[in-house]
Amino acid sequence: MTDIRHDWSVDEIEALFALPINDLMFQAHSVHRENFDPNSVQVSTLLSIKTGACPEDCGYCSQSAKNDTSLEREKLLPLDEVIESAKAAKDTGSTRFCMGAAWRNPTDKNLDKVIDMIKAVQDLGMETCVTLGMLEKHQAERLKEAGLDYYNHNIDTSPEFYGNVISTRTFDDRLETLKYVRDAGINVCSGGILGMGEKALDRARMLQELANQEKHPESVPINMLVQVEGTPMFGIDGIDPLDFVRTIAVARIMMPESYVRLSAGRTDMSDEMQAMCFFAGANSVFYGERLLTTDNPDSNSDAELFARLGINMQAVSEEDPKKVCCHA
Ligand code: SAM
Ligand code: DTB
Ligand code: SF4
Repeated sequence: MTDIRHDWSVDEIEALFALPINDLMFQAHSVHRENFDPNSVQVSTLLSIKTGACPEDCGYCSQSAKNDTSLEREKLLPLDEVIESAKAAKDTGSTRFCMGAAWRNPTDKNLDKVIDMIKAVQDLGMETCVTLGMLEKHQAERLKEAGLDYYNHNIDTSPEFYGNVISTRTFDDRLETLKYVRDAGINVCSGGILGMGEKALDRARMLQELANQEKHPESVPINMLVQVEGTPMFGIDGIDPLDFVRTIAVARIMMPESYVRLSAGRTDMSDEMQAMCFFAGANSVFYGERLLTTDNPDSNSDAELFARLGINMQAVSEEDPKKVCCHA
């Protein structure tokens, strides 16, 4: 079995990035095969339960009040709309429903409402994930009590580049929430964004921060920046697709048992680039035509792509909805 390490040095990570691509892909795919069915992906569907007017100033985000985007702000969605969306997601074959809110942090009152949503989605037999911004310790504990499966909280980039992206919170604030989530016993979903003008070293440092935590995040979303008009990052030079694939491969080698999610940005990726990402070890995607506020490939075109690649979507076990097991 692959060694699970938490002591990666930057030199070792940079050496992986510097490998000839065939050697890197071979190593990553071998690790992938040792730990997962290589032809199976986990699928999650996203819903923005509270959109826009966020007080944070994340330079990539359509939802920051500081960014002059054309986004309409919306209040917290009513429970019945959330249930309807979750049912639709389940019908298309999605096994996890991820609810995102444009908050710096939720209030306890907000949390009451989100907990009702979590319980209702669970009752449909789906896994639950929420991303609500920074949490206090007691809030993480309440979410665990409610039965939440995953909390998404991205570190986004390296600690060194963080200040170029966000000024209203620190990298350490992010780590603090991740610790509360981990200590509460909720599965951690944490990753970042590539293509924000970061250097290769920042990608290595981001992966080092994720992998050297006491426990690897169970889920590691790797997003490619979706450039949104009105954000400071609109129009910057994107990442070379092969560097994106390399980052997936290095993430797979460093975190052998984690789900690595090919996340935002798939509408700007060719089928061939996505196929390379799956070979490199990506084994999870967001499924459904919408991410939070931007487009994602629609389910039909994804189903076609998976069929062309011979990839199966994981299904939830009928006997035990908490267990994602069999392959559809
Ligand atoms: N407000 C909460 C927070 O920031 O933690 C939750 C929602 S936020 C939209 C979730 C994650 O989506 C961010 O941490 C970021 O990594 C990702 N994201 C947001 N906008 C993006 C974009 N334009 N392109 C790629 N990823 C993006
Ligand atoms: C993650 O890493 N990516 C998702 C999810 N976690 C919450 C969000 C992507 C958002 C892309 C831009 C948008 O649709 O607003
Ligand atoms: Fe707010 Fe989250 Fe967007 Fe940052 S990423 S502006 S915290 S919604």
